[in-house]
Amino acid sequence: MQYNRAPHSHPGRTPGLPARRWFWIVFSCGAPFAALFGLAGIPSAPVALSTDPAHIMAGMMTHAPGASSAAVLGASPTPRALSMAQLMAGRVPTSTLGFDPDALLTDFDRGQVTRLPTGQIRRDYTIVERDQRIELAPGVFFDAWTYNGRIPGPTLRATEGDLVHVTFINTGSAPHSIHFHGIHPADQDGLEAVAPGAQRVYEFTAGPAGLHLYHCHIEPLEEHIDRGLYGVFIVDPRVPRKPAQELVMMMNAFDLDSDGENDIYAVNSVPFAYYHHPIPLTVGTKVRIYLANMTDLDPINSFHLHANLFRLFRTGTLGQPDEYTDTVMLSQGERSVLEFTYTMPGEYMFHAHQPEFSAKGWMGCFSVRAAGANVAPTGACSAGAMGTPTP
Ligand SMILES: [Cu+2]
Repeated sequence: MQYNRAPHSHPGRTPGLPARRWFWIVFSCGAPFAALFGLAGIPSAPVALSTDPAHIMAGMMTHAPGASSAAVLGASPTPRALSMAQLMAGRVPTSTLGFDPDALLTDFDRGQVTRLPTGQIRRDYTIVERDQRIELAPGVFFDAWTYNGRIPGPTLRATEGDLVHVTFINTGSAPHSIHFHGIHPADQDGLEAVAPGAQRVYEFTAGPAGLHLYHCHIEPLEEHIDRGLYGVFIVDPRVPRKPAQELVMMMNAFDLDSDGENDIYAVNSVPFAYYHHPIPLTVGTKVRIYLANMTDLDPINSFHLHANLFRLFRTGTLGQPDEYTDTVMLSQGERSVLEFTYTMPGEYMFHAHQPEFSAKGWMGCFSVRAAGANVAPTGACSAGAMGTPTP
């Protein structure tokens, strides 16, 4: 199926979907969640998002003006009718997708490093904007704009006080820019458009230490962000943080038909990416997640960790944790550093605490193994991580 984005129009938000309530009942009652997920890839699976007639009707009734009449008539499913089974049918091969969601977790771009005569470290980065169609789930396409061929863009990393030198090349069809969060001069703030085929340099001293962002800042801003032009910018403190297994998670979403309602939710863009490939952790090893939210169209997104709590450092700018909790919600542009350690092996789920978001792709699990254990990859999250089915 192919969804071509129409010019943005944002009709009023639709009423709550019956599917949300259905999912929540299953989810919160500890009913056979495993059975629900275990049906991935089976087209006839009785998943809630596409089989509830009232839900499909709601999708038809609220479909955006100008959208494909074929979709409304049912010749192909509307994005609103994308089923959980479709989104969970498997991961698109990296060679087709163009990037590897597993690699995005730990792929830090520290730039090309040189030392200036003053002793300051200079880091040179290159970011290329491209227009490209990406297949987020098998058969589900999205006309994206990307930085360096991936969503989110490369995770730029520097140390406080380094000279950051970014060459931005716009190979796309529309004007774009890069606006960095953090402290820098006004003329490096990324509000000026870089025309198609043009390029420019952004240069500033990295700071303050913390978890920052960058994104395109050209109007209409929501389209430039919705299409994928954003990334994580980590500024490490001069005194390094303590060693940990570090992971980057960008909470994001995709409105496939421009009707003002997100159709897919994820971390690092691919629905159920870390359901299909649980993230391996080790008992006793500290984990540090750089968590950011660039979800548009919904006022908040959230992260919930199962069977554990984390220390929360808002924006990662201060040395002391702000909270000790198991759930955090972030509005668009907000980010936090999360630190935790598992003390027992097993599979532990993590997901948005909004059931609709989980059902549309934003969930996964950690596979926690004993130190030194030689355990083969388990494939998709096991039933045990999803809750024990009740008789
Ligand atoms: Cu842009």
